[in-house]
Amino acid sequence: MPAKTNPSDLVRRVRKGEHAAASRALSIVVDDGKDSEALAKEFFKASGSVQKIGVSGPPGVGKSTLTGRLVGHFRSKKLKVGVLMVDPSSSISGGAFLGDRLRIMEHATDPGVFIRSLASRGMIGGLTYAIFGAIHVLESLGCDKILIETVGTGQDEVEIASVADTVLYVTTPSMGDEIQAMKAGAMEIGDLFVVNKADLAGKDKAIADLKAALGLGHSAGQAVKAWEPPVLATSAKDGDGVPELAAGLEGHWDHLKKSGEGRARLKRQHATELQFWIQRRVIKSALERVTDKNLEELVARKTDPASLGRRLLK
Ligand SMILES: Nc1nc2c(ncn2[C@@H]2O[C@H](COP(=O)(O)OP(=O)(O)O)[C@@H](O)[C@H]2O)c(=O)[nH]1
Ligand SMILES: [Mg+2]
Repeated sequence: MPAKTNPSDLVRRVRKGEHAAASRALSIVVDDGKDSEALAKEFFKASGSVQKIGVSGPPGVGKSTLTGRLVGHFRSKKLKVGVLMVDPSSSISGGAFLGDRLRIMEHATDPGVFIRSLASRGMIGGLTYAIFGAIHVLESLGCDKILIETVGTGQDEVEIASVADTVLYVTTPSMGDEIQAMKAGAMEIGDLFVVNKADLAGKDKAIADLKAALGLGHSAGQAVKAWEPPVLATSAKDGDGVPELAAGLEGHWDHLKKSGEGRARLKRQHATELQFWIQRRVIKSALERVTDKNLEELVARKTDPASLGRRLLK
């Protein structure tokens, strides 16, 4: 890593499409390193017009394999693709899920694909401010589509909806019976549903169950819906259904742009980003002011955490 990091030089190189510069910028933004705010400010300017696709669903349903397929599809259309994998365990400099990496490895050397994993461990609620910063870097890098794979814990499933424009929810035929019991949250955040592993038995039943569950979930008290979440089938293993899925994703993107819903979602994303920025800064700066004397005062019952906390926030 070069010792000198001139922020404006780094920004310029990212905008030129240099992956090494994007890697460096990403690390700084994610780790909140020196110049991170100056960088984030610049990257934000160029953001807001690229479709961010969240790929969510329980572990093992084939999210990574399908993400790899979608990358391949977008590349065949000459689109530049950014992939963020939210990894519960690794540190950003360390590895991704080895398996996940392997599944999209064929794209790792493609200059039209930028892949990065983000650690969610230790973050408040998994996805936090860092993911927004990372997305803005990828947008500045010139990515035309950004795929974000989450780990599939309930928390991430819901949070991806405040980060992505389009949420793809992945299930499998063997989930047929579980669909009834699927968390309401998953039903509400999905813009498209896909039954992956359609090469296995039970695809049709799974699709029917999913459609029935969606119908039930959405009919209550709602007027004509602007967007009916489609239920598609894919086999990520052999690529079946991937072009149709890509067309569905594009259809949702068109819908977002035409209906004004895209703007509403962008606003919600910015509200979340702002919330995380404030949390990070306020907590950090208040905690930095805590002295041993403060703690002694607590022990001596001269003050209490609420009063002290208020004082430190001032
Ligand atoms: N039969 C079948 N297996 C698949 C398909 N897609 C993925 N798999 C397998 O399912 C396992 C989990 O896939 P992975 O992409 O890591 O799932 P993730 O945990 O949701 O990211 C791997 O062994 C894949 O090879 C599919 O369409 N059909
Ligand atoms: Mg995965």
